[in-house]
Amino acid sequence: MKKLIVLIVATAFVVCATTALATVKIKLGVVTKPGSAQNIVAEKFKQLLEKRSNGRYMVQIFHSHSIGNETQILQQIQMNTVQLGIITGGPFDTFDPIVRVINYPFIFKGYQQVDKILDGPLGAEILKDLEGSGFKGLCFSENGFRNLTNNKRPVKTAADVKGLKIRVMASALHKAIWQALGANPTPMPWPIYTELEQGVIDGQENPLWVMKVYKFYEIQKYMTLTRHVYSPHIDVASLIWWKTLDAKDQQMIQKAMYEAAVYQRKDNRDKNAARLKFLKEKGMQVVEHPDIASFRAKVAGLKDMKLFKEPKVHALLLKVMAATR
Ligand code: EAX
Repeated sequence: MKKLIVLIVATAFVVCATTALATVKIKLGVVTKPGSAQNIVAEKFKQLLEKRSNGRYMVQIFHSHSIGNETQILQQIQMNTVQLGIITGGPFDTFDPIVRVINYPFIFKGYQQVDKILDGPLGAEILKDLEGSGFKGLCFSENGFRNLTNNKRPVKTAADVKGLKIRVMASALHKAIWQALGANPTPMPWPIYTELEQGVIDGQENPLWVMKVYKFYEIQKYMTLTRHVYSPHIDVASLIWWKTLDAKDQQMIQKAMYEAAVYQRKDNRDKNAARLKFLKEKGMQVVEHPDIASFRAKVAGLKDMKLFKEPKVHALLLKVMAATR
């Protein structure tokens, strides 16, 4: 009997110890706050992975720039001090110029094209290329189509943009776009409420959810549905960390992230009509049908700029342009 008890206690101890040892904490970084597009992906991923791994993985979400801006989160992912990130396409620009291809203005006509390209072989080429910068590209979720807001005047045509001081992401492409449009673009990391409120900048551009979640209707009078850039998130893991995982876990993580991304894209798209209504009710003056041709004309030369000179970047740009024509 005594032996049996000893055995039971010993077994219980071993089981507990193994369970405790096996709990792997992983850090996931997003720059934005709960309720944001990035957080919706992160929370869904956490829920799926923790459930499917029977609690073996524990996902800690660091949000609201608690571990830095998007560039800084990416640097931590490169070093594996953070394992995962849901990061806006823009700031990847300086790490790997190939990402510019999918941030190219007016390249996607709608969601169907977006999903076809990003979930298909061309999207896979971009994800693969990120390995050269220390990222394991898992999939794409979305910020959405970006729209202009400002505090100076209604923008109906590209000519109205002239001289506006517009905050842009840390992206050479985004800066070039607004330069081509005649604005005075100012790169600045997220968040930017104070800068808008104090008039350091006249305007900014982001998808509709941002204007609602970050209450930009309080401090920005005019909005124009320019939809000039489709802004994906790239959902990435640290390549250093990824290589330590066995194939089964890699697959489980990859699948959970993709499902979270698909869930979030739909959620984001479903909510846009209500967001627009909400923003108008809050008093924003919205130009719903600007002269898009005038915007397109001003950015037409971007593809021939140095930004797209690198052969692999240029080749992919032409492929995506052909596929979205
Ligand atoms: O979602 O910095 C930006 O403008 C990004 O869109 C940010 O992630 C907000």
